Parts: sequence; structure tokens; C-alpha cells
Amino acid sequence: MTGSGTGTGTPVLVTYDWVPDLVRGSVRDMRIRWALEELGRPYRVETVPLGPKSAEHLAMQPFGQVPILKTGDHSLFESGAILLHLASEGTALMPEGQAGAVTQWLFAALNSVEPSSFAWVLMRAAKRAPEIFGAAPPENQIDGAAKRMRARLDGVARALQGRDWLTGQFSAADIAMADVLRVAGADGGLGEHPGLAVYVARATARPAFRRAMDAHMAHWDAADAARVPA
Ligand SMILES: N[C@@H](CCC(=O)N[C@@H](CS)C(=O)NCC(=O)O)C(=O)O
Repeated sequence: MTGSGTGTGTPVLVTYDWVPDLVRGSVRDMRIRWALEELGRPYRVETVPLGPKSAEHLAMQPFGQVPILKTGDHSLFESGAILLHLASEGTALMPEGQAGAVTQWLFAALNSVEPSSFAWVLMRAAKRAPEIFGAAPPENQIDGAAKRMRARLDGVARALQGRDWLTGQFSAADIAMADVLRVAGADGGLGEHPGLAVYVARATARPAFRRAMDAHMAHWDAADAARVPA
């Protein structure tokens, strides 16, 4: 198994064997399922244990995370790299002549927006469930995280003014951005950015997103059903 290349055959999405309710719907395999659904590419799912991390898992993903996409003898990790790889195979997620703009906005979603929005989401989760996260962060830290996130959201909102999608046409960049924003939005993070809430609603109304979310949730339901009671 190599860490690069394209490979051929039915892609295999690797995700966890089970996750707690708290994170269902937001595990990053969603972005890959969504892209594969947009492309109309059938795929299979394999799992790795949520914990402890297996040697096989660490061989595919050095940080012991998901998602991973395997195709033939090739394996890729990092959701952004997987999205770019899938998008580069055609024009459905990388419209003609827009490779630069799509790449730029995909990086912006994962490198400039997600770090601040995810930090805020994690702090909010820790406030709700300190028993899971160790401790509830002080209110001023949550406020600071919200401020940093809002500054990034301001930038995205400015860029989206007057357009439905980041580069004009729907692309892999919108999958990345809408997936990042919807997780913050689910916790009220888009309250001051109604235009971004509309953007997320537009993206998540796509049939491919709905199919991906149904499959994502069905995976966890099946995982529950397969669990042997302790
Ligand atoms: N930058 C990585 C982040 C992947 C990531 O954070 N995955 C989470 C699930 S959504 C995970 O595996 N967390 C468990 C862990 O970090 O041990 C990507 O975009 O693929």
C-alpha cells in the first residue's frame, strides 16, 4: 500500500467501527462520502477501531485518524487531499479552468476556517460535557474562540456575497467549506452570518449530501446493532 497515486477500482472509505452519539454526523468521512455521491462513484466501507489504534490503521494514517480512502493498492489520508484527488479526476467537482480557485478555497476551508471553528465547537462541547473532555473551559476562553471564528466567517461571507458557490460553480471547495460551516452552524455558530447559513442550507439540500448523511448515520446504527453488550 502506498501513500500516494491514483489507483483503480472501487474506492474503499475507511472510517471508525463506532463513535459516540456526540460526534455522529460530523466525522470527517462525511466529506468523502459526499464527494463520492456527487461523482456517482460506488464505494465500499471498511473500519478501523476507534481505539486503541491498530498498527494497520497507523500504517495508513500516521496520526491514527480517519478518513482514509483506499483504491486498489493505493491509500490516501487527509480529507482535503482525498477531496482534491477525487475532484481532479473530472470536472464535476473541479469545473474546467478552476483548479487554482478550487484548490485555494479548499485550503481556505481546512486551513483558515476549520481550525478556528473547530476550536470553538470543541470548547462548546467541553462546556456541555466536561466529564468527557476533562474540564469546562472558562467563559472568556469560549468568547475568545467565538471572536476568532467570527473573523474567519466574515471573510467567507464577503467572498460569497452575490454568488451561490465559492468559485461560481459547485466544486470540491464547497464540500469542504460547507462541511466545516455546517458543524459550527449546528451549534449556533452561524447566528451572526445568515448568508452563510443560507449557503450551508443550499449545499446540504443537494441530493448527494442527503445520501451521504443517510449512509453515514446508517453506518453508526449498524455499529450499535453489532456491538456486544458489556
Ligand atoms: N486533518 C485531518 C483531520 C482528521 C480528523 O480529525 N479525524 C477525526 C475524526 S473526524 C479523528 O480521527 N479523530 C480521532 C483522533 O484524532 O484520534 C483530515 O482532514 O483528514
